[in-house]
Amino acid sequence: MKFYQSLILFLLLSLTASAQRDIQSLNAGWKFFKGDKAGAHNLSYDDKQWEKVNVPHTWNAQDAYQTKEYYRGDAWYRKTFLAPKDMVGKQVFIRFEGVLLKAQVYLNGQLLGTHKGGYTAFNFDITPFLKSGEQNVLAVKVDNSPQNIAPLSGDFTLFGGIYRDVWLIATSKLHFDMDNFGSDGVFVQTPVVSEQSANISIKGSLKNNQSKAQAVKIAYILEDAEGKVVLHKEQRLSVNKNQSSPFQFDIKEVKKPKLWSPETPYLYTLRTQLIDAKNNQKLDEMSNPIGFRWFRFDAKTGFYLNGKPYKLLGVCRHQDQQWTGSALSDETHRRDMQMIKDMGANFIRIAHYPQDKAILEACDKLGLLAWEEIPVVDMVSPEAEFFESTESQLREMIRQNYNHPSIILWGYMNEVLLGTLRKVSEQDRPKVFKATQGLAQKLEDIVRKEDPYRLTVSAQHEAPEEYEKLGLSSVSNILGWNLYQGWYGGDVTQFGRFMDDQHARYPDRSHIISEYGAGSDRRIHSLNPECFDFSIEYQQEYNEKMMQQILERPNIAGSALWNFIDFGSAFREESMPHINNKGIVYADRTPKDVYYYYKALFNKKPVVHIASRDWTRRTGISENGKAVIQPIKVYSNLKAVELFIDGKSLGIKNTSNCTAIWDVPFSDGEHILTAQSAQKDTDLSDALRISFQAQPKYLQNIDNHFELGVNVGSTSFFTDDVSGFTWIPEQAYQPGSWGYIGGEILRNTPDRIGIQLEIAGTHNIPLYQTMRKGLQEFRFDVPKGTYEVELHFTEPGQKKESILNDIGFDASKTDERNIFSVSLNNRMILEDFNMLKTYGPIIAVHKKYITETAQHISIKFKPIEGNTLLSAIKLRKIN
Ligand code: GCB
Ligand code: CA
Repeated sequence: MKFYQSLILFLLLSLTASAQRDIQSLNAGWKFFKGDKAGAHNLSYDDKQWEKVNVPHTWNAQDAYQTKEYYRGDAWYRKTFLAPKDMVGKQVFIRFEGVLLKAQVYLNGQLLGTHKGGYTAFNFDITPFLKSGEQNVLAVKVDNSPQNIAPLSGDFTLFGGIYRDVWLIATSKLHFDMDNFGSDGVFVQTPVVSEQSANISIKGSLKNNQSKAQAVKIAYILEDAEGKVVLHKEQRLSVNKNQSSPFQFDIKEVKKPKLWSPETPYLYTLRTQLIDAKNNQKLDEMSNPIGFRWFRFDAKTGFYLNGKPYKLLGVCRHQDQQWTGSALSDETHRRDMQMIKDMGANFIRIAHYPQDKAILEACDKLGLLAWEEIPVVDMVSPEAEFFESTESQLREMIRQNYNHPSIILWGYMNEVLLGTLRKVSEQDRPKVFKATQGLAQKLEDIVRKEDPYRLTVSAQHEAPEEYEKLGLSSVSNILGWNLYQGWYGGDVTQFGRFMDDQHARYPDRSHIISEYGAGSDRRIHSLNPECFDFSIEYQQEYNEKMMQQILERPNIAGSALWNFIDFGSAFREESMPHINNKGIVYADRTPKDVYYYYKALFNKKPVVHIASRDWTRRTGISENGKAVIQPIKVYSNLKAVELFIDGKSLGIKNTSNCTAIWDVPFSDGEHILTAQSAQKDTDLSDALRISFQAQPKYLQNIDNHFELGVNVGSTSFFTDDVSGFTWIPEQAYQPGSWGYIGGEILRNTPDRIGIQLEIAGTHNIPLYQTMRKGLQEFRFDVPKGTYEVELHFTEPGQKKESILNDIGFDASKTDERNIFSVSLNNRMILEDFNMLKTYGPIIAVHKKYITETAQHISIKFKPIEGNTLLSAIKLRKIN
């Protein structure tokens, strides 16, 4: 051991015994009251009746998944805690990692301060009010009501509460500054990196809470991933009494640094130690990950990492999980990050707001390049309060997360004209436009000053002229595009043309696809997938086609699909109301098929996945007892895969775009599908059990087990996830068989099948959302017997006013009520059927009739006012 190495070792050992930061959570044992309570901040307030909760906590974990009227208002939290005696002589802070949306914090009846913004951390110095060795009472008034704090709006639920960790932190009287936008007070960057050498630049400030000046040393110790000390530097400073003083230091000689990248996320650790110069006592220490990497964007050829071309490919991630809301444990966050990494992503857009610190920690360690942003979504407010809190959210985000090597982009606006154009009156618009321009420039300037080493980005929706007109597209360094061709309208192939047009117009701009996505519902499957049917298969097709267009274009620097998870958006009324189901994993994090598509595409590790995983109860129409042919898709990055049904080979297929499709013959009963690598170097396989029900095409010979459910007005199969019963898509009537006569599929817009409204009184909402309008008859050519006939309807009701952000849905175009009559084999069963009057709109109405017939079942519909309608029909033979 060389002399200086032993010296360092000695120093390190001698320091470990000295004063450390004392950090402990304050998560357990809170009291909670939903609503305001006068005097609840007082020390002596009696909270015995309040609910006992632990933090992380949100009060919207249930209601926001059940109603758009989820509670947005005041609530109180109180916690009594014993401050350890040894905190005397220390500086003590309380740290909240996240409280949405506004927090007023009291200790022992004294107001410590107010924090605005639901996604960034904040600290208060509680030393003056703390009673060491005694019980202290912390009281926090939290408010998530709509107010002048970003986000003003957005397609996500604003879960109220103290929903991240709370910490009690005791430091020496002389410490790294805790009063700097919730940061650590130490800022580390690697301004110059190459394969030969790297510089580290450290800056920050020290806070001296003593009434005497003091001489200190700051030691900078760089350790490699194995903990070996690579460098040890020291700096001497003197700190004035009762004051904070800045420090700065540059390390210039890191030779041949091991580089950080998504493939090898090599991290060094930099320990920044504050040491009493007189007695060598360690007063404080911060340790930060160092990842040596450099990057740039090229408008024509995309992104470069460490000098090499590198396509950014990944996901956007929201932070909730159904029935838990935003109050997630760190393990939950880490699980998501691991899944994103395992999928092979190298990029994450942390949308639309800063997230738990576990997220960026995972980005550093797992190797995920990150875009982080503040929640300026849909629109801005010209009010000073909005500007101030937005600027401070931006400063907080940057200063709190500055030290993460994974971050490459800071974002500050998302679709900021979407809400402006839809919600702000024409009269107020010029003012809001001006405020938007002003704010964009202001935020851009702040980032440039705060962090010259990262780039800025903002995301626009598909209205380029509007942003262009206001000059908003050229404020940030990189332009993000949230594009939904093939979902909210148009065809998915329009995406590529749109981007080509943008590149032709603005050849010097760097573009990222900041969002693209399609919703899906595990209960909905289709052999003819179409836009907005929420089928699992449309989501597959859409993603396959989008990704190809993205990969074909080197000038698209990267993409982040929308969204990693099915997330809470309380006001949404799609197939799963209150959920935005564009996730590539379900809310419970079970992967959807597309997750495996990306995994196959992004990974070198072999993947074989039989797609339409959820579709295990299949139904099909069999002609004269013949097997029913249905396609089965396998996602794989192997060259060739072989598919088997019940051990019988269906042949080897080459994959293209990581997919291969077989026509599979299904007969009635249980089957096992096996997909097997056809390569010698791996024997990877996947299997899926499918229970198949073959329905006869012609009904003359049906037996007493016959039961046929039809999803009328839809091209999709729908499985009731409670009973397991599958409804099959409608078909036109053919003699001897069954089907509708007349009418058309109800469409919300030409591109969107069905209506997007929350139908009350049923869990089978998509069954009712799709319907046939104007039909004259539904007929089954069944033999003599006793039958149960079941009809399902809903009255779509009045045209709903378009609400902000429901870019996915406006309500039914039906302005009038619908009145019609229904007869069953010429017997009137529903006369002057007026659902609006009898039941009200948007509620599931179903009727069962028992009938005997000598030959067929014919249900006839006759309009009286508006249109005839039918959502689903079921026929069952009793005997
Ligand atoms: C967007 C928004 C995002 C929405 C998404 C959607 O463009 O930025 O917040 O959730 O579209 O699903 O409509
Ligand atoms: Ca239907």
